[in-house]
Amino acid sequence: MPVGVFDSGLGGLTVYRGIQKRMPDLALSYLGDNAHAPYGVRDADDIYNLTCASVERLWDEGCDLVILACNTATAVACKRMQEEWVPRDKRVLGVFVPLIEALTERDWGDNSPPREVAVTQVALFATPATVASRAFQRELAFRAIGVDVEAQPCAGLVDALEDNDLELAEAMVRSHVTALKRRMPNPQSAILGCTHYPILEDIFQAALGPDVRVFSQANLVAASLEDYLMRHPHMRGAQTAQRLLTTGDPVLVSDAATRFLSKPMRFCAA
Ligand code: DGN
Repeated sequence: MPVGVFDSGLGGLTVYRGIQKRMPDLALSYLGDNAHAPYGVRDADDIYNLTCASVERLWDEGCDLVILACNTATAVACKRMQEEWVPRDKRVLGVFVPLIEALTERDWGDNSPPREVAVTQVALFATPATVASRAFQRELAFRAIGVDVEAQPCAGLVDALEDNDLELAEAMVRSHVTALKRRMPNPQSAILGCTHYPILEDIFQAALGPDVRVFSQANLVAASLEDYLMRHPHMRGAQTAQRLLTTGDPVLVSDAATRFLSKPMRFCAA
């Protein structure tokens, strides 16, 4: 039984790679809904319906546990799916919790009231849909007080990365950081709230300066998954096969993914 990893496009591959590095023997199936990417500009119902369709496809692959390796889908669809749609024998997990756990240094099992944490000024970089949902702020407010979040919607950044236009992407990062710093001059931490952005982590770090701690999900989600699988071993398959699926054109997506991760990636049609 593989673990399913879903993203609207290529971004979730940073999480997939993080999981592979941490647990090389884990059976994994990745689904990119490239035919409908990017999600960041779609409305909430559209994102919900497309995410459910992709998760169902991963269930067909035998993935009882699916990670939404997409902040847009996590922000807009995850809670509603968990409350209204996911059957009891399946699990769908988003990518916020590991990040917020790391940021606030708390365990998700800790249900005590929100408390003051050391980090006070947090810069959030994400897609327009994630920023508009305010889901990060809601989760943070639930877990920590005294955290001031300033969000910067990074319109166009996912497209630049999917087109492998790194020059444009890097220029966009610098201008988004400048725009955010006008509103929050000295953030202590920065959240890369889109799974595409770990590819640009060094550029964000350089633009933000060495004193800002940058959090990205590729490693954090992998560490949380390992912990989750230790506590729920029945969700971990015996085989080690890894499979990449796309709703888009497998040849084009394989080429784009190979450039995105700078290593050979071969997708099949979903
Ligand atoms: N990687 C997705 C995320 O984390 O939000 C990008 C979503 C999109 O399709 N724009």
